Amino acid sequence: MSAVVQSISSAAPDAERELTDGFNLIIDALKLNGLDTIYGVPGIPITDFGRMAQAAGIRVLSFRHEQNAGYAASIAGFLTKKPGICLTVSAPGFLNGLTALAHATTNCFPMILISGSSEREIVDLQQGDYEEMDQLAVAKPLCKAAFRVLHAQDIGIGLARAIRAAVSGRPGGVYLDLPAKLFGQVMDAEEGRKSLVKVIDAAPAQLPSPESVQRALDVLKGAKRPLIILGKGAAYAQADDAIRQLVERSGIPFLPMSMAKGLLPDLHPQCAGAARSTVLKDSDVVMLIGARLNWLLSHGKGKSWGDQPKKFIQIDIEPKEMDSNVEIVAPVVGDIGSCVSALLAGMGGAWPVPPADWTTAVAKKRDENVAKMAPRLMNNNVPMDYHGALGVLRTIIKERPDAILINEGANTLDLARGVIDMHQPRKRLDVGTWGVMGIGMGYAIAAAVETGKPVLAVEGDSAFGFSGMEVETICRYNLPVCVVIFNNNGIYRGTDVNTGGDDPATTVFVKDARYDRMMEAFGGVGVNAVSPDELKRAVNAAMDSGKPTLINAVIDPTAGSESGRIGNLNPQSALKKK
Ligand code: OXT
Ligand code: ADP
Ligand code: MG
Repeated sequence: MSAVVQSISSAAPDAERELTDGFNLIIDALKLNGLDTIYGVPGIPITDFGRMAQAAGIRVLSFRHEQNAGYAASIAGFLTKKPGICLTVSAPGFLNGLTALAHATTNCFPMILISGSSEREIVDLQQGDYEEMDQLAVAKPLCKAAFRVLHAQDIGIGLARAIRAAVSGRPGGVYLDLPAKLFGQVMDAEEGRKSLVKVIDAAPAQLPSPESVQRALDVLKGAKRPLIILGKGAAYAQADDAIRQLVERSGIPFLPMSMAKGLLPDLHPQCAGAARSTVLKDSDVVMLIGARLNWLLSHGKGKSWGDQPKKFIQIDIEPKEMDSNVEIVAPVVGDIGSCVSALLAGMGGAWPVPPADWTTAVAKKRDENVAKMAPRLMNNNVPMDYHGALGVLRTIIKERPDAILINEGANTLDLARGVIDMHQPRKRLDVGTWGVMGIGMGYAIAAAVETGKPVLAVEGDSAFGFSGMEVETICRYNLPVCVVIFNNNGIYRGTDVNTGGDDPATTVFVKDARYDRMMEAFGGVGVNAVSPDELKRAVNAAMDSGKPTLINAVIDPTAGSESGRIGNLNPQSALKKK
């Protein structure tokens, strides 16, 4: 109970009135709504708020940079379906957190960025307050909703709106602006209690229309070469059993997007992850479940989709997503749990299996690709190449299927996605829709905190650098996080040369850096691993002990390729081409 008791003899000479203030009301409102963890960085005007929240039993995790705290909050939202809370100071702290808020919105993760701010009247007249900025206006275009609370009695309703906006419909980021004076505003405690709102049914089920379900089933029934694509929206929905039933009863091959890997195991007989090009090209009906036809799916058209005419069925909670690139012949609008259940009900007892020539062709291609890759994963080369190192990590994840894998980089990301099979839902967390570097340590911290499971973060050396200082945070909270840095001396490769002078090339780093020593500096375990065998031993030891560990995995600097698997997106100089 956080309300303060005070005597205010001047206002109520005959009685003692119980009072509360902005600080306590925000804490009470968060707790009332089950929001028990805050990721942030303290400072003016929220330092005392952090202290008081911690004293009131909220877990307040203090980071070294707001962007990492924000990424932590965003992935907490994805994992829990409750908005992840990020708390920052004004102007620069707010801006540091804003990248993560925009990332949450883009990836459809529920998150609330709460920032202290300057007083509205000073901001509006540009009177030059400490860190003065019109944060609300800056945040608006980058999030789903933005609210400012000016009066203590509006804190309850303000937070309720923020929660509902973050989790209902398509989830996303919400900004909540709290001017400094609000924290100290005093009001009657009983009135304050009454002003709080416990949000009822924050993300109501959204049932699809029966016609849309029937239309989808009709299209699916007519398919000769059907495909189901599972996206991270399907993972977020936590409708795992229903989705599995739909896939298995339909007998249709499925392709998981990166963060949907493991929703059904990658080793499932219907998984077409290792036959990606084939299924995209040759399918005739594609059912998208919680996946957008954005750049990661070549917008549903062009070379990678082949010459076969396609029909798309799309299940999504956002009606505006339909027809965003190509015609959706069967839009099914609703929450994935309700939509998939309705489809299952409509399928009835007997559902025709897809033609055997299709499922056999998919399985054959998949098995060929898997067989082609297998020997590369067994190599014990020194220096390590990506496949030798990843082969070891693939086995470790197979043996520890409940561990959470965080992954970022270019080659380190793209090759790990293919090599490391996932076995359970929501265990692979990565760069997402924007391909953003810097999610690593924030995600690792939130994954450990929210799930209590061991975390393995597989990081390119460049990718790690974006959030590397948070290894101190990992040590401070003694989290079971094992970071493996694929150290190839640079971005993509460590061998680039500057043709115009003595400075290093733009993509190379200090040669043979020892990132493991960063972890040792804060009391964690550091290991330098030069062979797959050494890597295996070190990761297993870290996962067994649960001690914060950083393994510097020395990778051949010539092994990677420019931009990993998306080198085609690099513009070419017109002059060079001539
Ligand atoms: O079917 P085919 O034959 O085609 O084969 C496919 C699958 O069927 C097969 N496969 C398998 N085979 C066998 N067995 C198994 N189990 C198996 N599974 C699959 O493998 C192939 C490939 O499969 P995949 O990957 O599914 O398919 P594909 O075609 O690659 O998919 C296309 C995509 C687009 C869906 C996929 O590639 C994808 O999801 N890509 C995401 C890429 C991405 O987001 N990249 C990150 C951004 S890159 C760049 O921007 C970087 N920056 C700039 C920067 C960024 N990003 N952010 C910020 C804030 N600032 C700057 C930087 C700085 S990367 C980067 C750092 C890089 O350096 P690091 O040191 O960190 O990393 P290194 O490169 O390691 O040095
Ligand atoms: P991926 O990158 O894995 O392809 P995207 O982020 O592109 O996935 O797509 C996720 C989609 O899932 C978004 O269009 C979003 O609206 C949708 N979505 C998120 N949660 C739900 C839900 N509970 N029910 C239905 N659709 C959802
Ligand atoms: Mg690298």
